[in-house]
Amino acid sequence: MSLLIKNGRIVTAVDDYQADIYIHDSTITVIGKNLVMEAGRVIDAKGKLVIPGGVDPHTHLELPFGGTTTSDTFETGTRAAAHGGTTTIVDFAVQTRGASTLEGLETWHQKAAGKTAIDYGFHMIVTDMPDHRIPEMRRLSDEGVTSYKLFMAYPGVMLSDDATIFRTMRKAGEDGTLVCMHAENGIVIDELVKTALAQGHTAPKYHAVTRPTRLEAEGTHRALAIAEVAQCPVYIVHLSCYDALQEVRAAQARGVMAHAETCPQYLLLDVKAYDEPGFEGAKYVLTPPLREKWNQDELWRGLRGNALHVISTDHCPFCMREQKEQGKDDFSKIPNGGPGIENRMSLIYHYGVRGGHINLNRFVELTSTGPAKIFGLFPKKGTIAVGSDADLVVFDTEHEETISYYNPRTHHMNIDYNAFEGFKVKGFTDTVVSRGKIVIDRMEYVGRPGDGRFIKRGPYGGLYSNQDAGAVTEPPASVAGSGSPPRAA
Ligand code: DUC
Ligand code: ZN
Ligand code: ZN
Repeated sequence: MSLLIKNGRIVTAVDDYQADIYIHDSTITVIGKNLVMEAGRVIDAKGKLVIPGGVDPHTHLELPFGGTTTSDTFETGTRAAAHGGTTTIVDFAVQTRGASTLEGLETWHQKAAGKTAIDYGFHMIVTDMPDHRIPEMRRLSDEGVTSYKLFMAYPGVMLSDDATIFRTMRKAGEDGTLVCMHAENGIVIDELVKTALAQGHTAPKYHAVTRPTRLEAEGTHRALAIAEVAQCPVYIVHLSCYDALQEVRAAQARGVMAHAETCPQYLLLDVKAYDEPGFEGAKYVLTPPLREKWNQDELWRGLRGNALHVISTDHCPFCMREQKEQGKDDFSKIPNGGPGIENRMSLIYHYGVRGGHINLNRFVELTSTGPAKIFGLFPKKGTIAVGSDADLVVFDTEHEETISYYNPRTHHMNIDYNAFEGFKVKGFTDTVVSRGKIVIDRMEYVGRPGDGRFIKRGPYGGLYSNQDAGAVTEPPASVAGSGSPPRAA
């Protein structure tokens, strides 16, 4: 199988040039000017960008959560992702509390195998990690699961106490793996929820009222402090606000191996959405909640200044009918999550690049290269280079659409609303190549369930090095977190 992409403008996190790309089977084998080569198919990308396929490291397909299950399957969700220009997802397998993490992984393999349109990996959601289970962590990383997610929210369901967090982080740091953290103080949040309900406040907007930014900042601070002492790289998921961002900046400044992501919903939607009439605000009951609008400029600033390293979607879709409706009379029963897997690349290109917040290279870095590096997928994924997987998007910067549940070109997700309804975008995925196979051909899906493969990820590969142990001959002079000496005047 061979494919030649001609005349495109190739943009990676660091490059921007005109050339042709030759693909043999699943791999990029030649990049050059005016290539003359026999190929099974030639794509003319004249006037269009050719960018690395998007890497979305935060999705939830077929996730049992909040008394129901996310509405996209591995088949429907990855197909929608492909339409939007994403060629790799990292989804979350879940450990049942008290059971083996390896059993959880097996369950998720069964859900996904043979179903996906694009490649996928798994993180492991850890719900408990007693000492006797610690050896499972090395086995998970041997299986290509090199990151974990822990929750500081949802007491009694997902919440891990600080001892569990510390134990997991210490081992992850030793193994060269990464801990992702849902950083919100769920114990205090539950008190606020009880009080709101006792006062008769049942509407969706109380989801936001009961999850103040300070409690996200507190969780972020605590996660970063524990990671600092455990000497473990940490990744704050779905960071939504300035208060939490400041904690990330402070930790990075003192040398903590800290990464953070934000998502399109926090950059483009705000707390006013909860005022939509009737029960419509339930569409935006996602966690953390939407914030006051002024936070958006701060998040863009964080993305520009490299305090934030990734834009993921946290795609966690629940239909309004029968799913969100569970919470009609009690906001705390609305399943937490919203859709977005399909629309990320267009939204961030239009509102980020066209909007003047980030440049084109940074767009690629935030949506593909950055997550590929952090999550051990680079350089197979996340760039355009000889030897990399042929995961490519031909992106038409002139194509305009209005994102809508009713627009068959912008909505393939299995959910009965679109969180970005009515958003106009100029910049749209035209053609998608996934490991050398065309899966979206001029906006038409031409792939099959099972085109995608499970990707065994390598160790943490982000900005920081705590794993080049071979190069270190002396033990560290001080214990991490023992304080910084004052700066010389
Ligand atoms: N956290 C997530 O990452 N996704 C959905 C809900 C949540 O709390
Ligand atoms: Zn979360
Ligand atoms: Zn999530």
